[in-house]
This record gives sequence, structure tokens and C-alpha cells, in this order.
Amino acid sequence: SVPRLDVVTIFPDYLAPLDLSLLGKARTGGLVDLRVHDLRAQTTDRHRTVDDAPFGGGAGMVMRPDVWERAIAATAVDGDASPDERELVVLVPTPSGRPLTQAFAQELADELAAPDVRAVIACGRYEGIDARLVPALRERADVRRVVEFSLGDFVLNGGEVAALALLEAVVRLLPGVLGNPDSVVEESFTHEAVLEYPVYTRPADWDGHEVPPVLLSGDHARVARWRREQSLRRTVERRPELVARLDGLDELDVVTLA
Ligand code: 6GU
Repeated sequence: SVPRLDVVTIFPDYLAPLDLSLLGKARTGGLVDLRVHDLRAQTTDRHRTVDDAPFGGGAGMVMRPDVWERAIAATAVDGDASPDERELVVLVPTPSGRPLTQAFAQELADELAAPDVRAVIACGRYEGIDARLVPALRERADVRRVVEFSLGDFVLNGGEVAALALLEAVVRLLPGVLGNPDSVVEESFTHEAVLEYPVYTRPADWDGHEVPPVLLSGDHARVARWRREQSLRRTVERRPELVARLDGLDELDVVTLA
């Protein structure tokens, strides 16, 4: 079996970028089974209603939990294949969720690499989904866990862009998706919370803007020290709150940070 992720949304076209670039290649190459479903397919009324006014009053509309529960269950019986019996990790984008981090993306990639787990991303719109949905899902025997996640402290109109961000972060970590796994191991946030060093390519002199000479020296040890120093300086300058999380500093790191 191949890692499977389903997205449920009232705007399936919002997920069109899943056909492009690295995700598109992973899908056509059979490295991931990624499917998008229209929430309205699970409505039963003539107007295909997915929302209603909030009890207690107030602005906006709230998404109905019954429609959502049917839609999540229906992802298992897509097409004419026999129902998918894998356990579900349900992911719910919301600004009040757990912040999405590289560690969480890696956790999901590891979980999905197992043959008995799949993920469903439930993209809400309007003022959100009825609060009973998440606890009800947690009671289901086929649900392994439900994670509400956030991209950060700002508000989007719906979860679709967050679903795209999570998918891009997770799918590239799945076995066989990246051509060069070194680029995953080296990048920011993989081992420790340090930002990436600046990178340069030809021309070495671009209209008087020169590449740092150390990079042209051919001295690999000096290059490695310079890059480490740049990473640490950037981290202090741009993300000082990450510095407290640094561990395994060597003497040169301590000098750089001083
Ligand atoms: Cl995950 N969803 C929505 N609607 N807004 C957000 C978000 C998620 N993350 C940041 N803002």
C-alpha cells in the first residue's frame, strides 16, 4: 500500500495545485495516493446545505457536524474498490490549533509510511465546524487521533491553503519523494532550530555584487565553518526565540553567538 491522504472541502478546485510540481510528480509516480472530495456530495437536501446559523446567535455561519461525519466516513468507500480499513488520522485546520512545525510534519510522514494508517484533512469555512465534531470523531473506533493544527497567528477564510501547506510539508518527507534526501537532512529545523545559511550561484560577480570569497576558496572546512556562523547569526537576528532551543553548540558556535 502507498501512503494515503484525503482532503474534504466545499472548494475542490482550491486544491488544483496538488497536480503540479513535486506533489503532482509524487501522485503520478504512485508514491502517494492523494484524493480530493466535495463536502456537498454528502448533503441530502435540495440546496446542498453544509452550514447553519450559530446557536446562541452571533455573526456568520457554522458547518454542520452530521454532514462532516458522513463526508469523513465516505472517504473510505471512494470508487468501486472495497472500503479502506486503515485507521484515520483526522487533521482539522483552524487558527486555534497546534502550530504546524517540521517535527509535526515528520511525525505525520512517519505515521503514514505505516500501511495501516491514512489521513483525512477536513477543511472548514465560515466561522468553523460545530464543536461537537472533534470529540465525536475521537470516540470512533476507526479514528486513531484528531489533530487541530494552525499555520500561525493570522486568520484565513478557510482551511484549504493550510491543507496545501501541510501536504507539501508532509509529502516531500515520504519515502522516495525527494530525489536527494540530503536536502531534507540539511535543511532548517530538521535537527535543531537553526535557520538556513545564504546560498549563491553564478555569476560570481553580478554587476559588482560579489559572492563571499570564502565560497570560491575550495577550502571545504572553511566553507562549512562560515555557513554555520551565518546560520547562527541569522537565527539570533531573525528568530531570537529559537536560540534558547539550540543544543550541541561547539566552541566556535559559542564564539559566534557571543
Ligand atoms: Cl490552519 N486555518 C484557518 N482558517 N486560518 C488559519 C490557519 C488555519 N492557520 C492560520 N490561520
